[in-house]
Amino acid sequence: MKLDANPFPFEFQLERSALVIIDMQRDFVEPGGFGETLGNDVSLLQAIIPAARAVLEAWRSKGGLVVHTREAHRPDLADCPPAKRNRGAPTLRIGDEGPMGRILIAGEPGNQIIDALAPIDGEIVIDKPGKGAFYATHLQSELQRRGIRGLIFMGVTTEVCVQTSMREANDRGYDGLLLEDCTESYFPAFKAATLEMISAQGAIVGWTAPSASLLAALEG
Ligand code: C5J
Repeated sequence: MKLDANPFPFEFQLERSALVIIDMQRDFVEPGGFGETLGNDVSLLQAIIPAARAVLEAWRSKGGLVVHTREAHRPDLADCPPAKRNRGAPTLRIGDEGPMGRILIAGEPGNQIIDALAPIDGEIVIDKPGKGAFYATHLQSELQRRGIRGLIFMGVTTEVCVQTSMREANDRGYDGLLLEDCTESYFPAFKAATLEMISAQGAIVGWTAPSASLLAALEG
């Protein structure tokens, strides 16, 4: 399959590709979570949910592999270095008790993927302690085992966990495409800059495209 993308068409085989949905968890998207404790307006991120859901449903209908990630730490915080926990001046730190349970801790209500994009049986769910989906996770072995070569990314936030994951994927030899209207940042200027820098220099990190391009390719 081939879809219209920046900076040039993106080619992929459905059976050798995965839809990777980064951190669409309540901690970032709903009030009372990590995103809000850092002082952000989480409503910005909610705007992508309809487009992301349409892609997820289309991808599932074709039998494509889906990977969900969550930024999640162990309850004892052994995988959360002080360099991460003590950074900045949030109202609540990672591990503190918030309105949706402990902030960014695996298993807590706030750490669950939002209902609209919730995983179903057979989909891969990766809990990651860092920003990148490959760092300290089993994602690489899951993808290698299935012969996956292409990764289509959605999720939040564009310039933090999405971009880091795309760069990690690029270094591991995957072709990565980011769906422009299915990713969002708390900072619109950072999203715009990230989309530009991904596809610059002849797709130095990867490709970007509107979700309509992917939907058209899947229908065609
Ligand atoms: C952040 C993420 N922004 N999922 N995490 O800390 O992008």
